[in-house]
Amino acid sequence: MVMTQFIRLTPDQQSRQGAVWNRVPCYLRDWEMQVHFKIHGQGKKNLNGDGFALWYTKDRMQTGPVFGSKDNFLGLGVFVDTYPNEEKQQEAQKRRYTPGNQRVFPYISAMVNNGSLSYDHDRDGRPTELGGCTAMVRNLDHDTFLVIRYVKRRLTVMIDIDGKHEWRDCVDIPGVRLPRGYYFGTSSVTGDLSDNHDIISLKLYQLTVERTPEEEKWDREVFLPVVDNMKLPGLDAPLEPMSGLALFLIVFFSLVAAVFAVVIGVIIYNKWQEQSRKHFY
Ligand SMILES: [Ca+2]
Repeated sequence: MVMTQFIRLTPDQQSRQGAVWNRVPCYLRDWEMQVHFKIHGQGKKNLNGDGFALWYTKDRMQTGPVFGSKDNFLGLGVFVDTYPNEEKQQEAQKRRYTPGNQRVFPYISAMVNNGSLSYDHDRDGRPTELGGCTAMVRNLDHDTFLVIRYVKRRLTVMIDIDGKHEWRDCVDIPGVRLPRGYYFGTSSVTGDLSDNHDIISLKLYQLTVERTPEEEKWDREVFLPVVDNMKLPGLDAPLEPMSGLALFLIVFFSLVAAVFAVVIGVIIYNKWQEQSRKHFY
């Protein structure tokens, strides 16, 4: 719902979803995305959902199960998750929640995917979380902001949600390699529980950063999202076009070798026949 002052991704009603995507791919190397948002609804604490996601991904406008957008995405997802699915599930199964392991909701987390990972909604993305923080962002009278900064492959997420106009660290991960030419977007979904998920503004800034020749060498262009020192499954599997090429080369050289063998065989055979003929006469 596009209003004059904001875009409502979902209203405070069950089973709704919405998204906004950029039409133009982003080719910036270093950037910052500032998000002014508002989450509000009738639901009491932990009886609201599900939150919203910010995206920098290869595909745009593809609906799916991850906050209303497609799973097994390529790129970056930052999730503002307002409903603790895992905790509620464990409560329902009368299992005790392990202390120290608990994430207090609403919870913001970041995930980088090369297309091979699936977002585990029942566990609020815990298995694929790169980092995160608690952020009490619902039903506030003051403005709430989030910033995603990507400078020299360092991904940081900061929040300004206390009305003090101060950025607070939430996520900080070095060595995040994201390809250029992906799309920015934001999406949200409601299920049994709901909230108004409003985007008041999305502002993208290009950041000018100096790089030493050393850094320039290290900072190579990538074609799949990668996080250094972290194994994203599926990366060691040979890529499809590579295995196709390998197969072609094997078949090609086998054929060449076979033709060679036949030719040499024929020459030897002829020579041998010639010799035996000489012997005969
Ligand atoms: Ca959740």
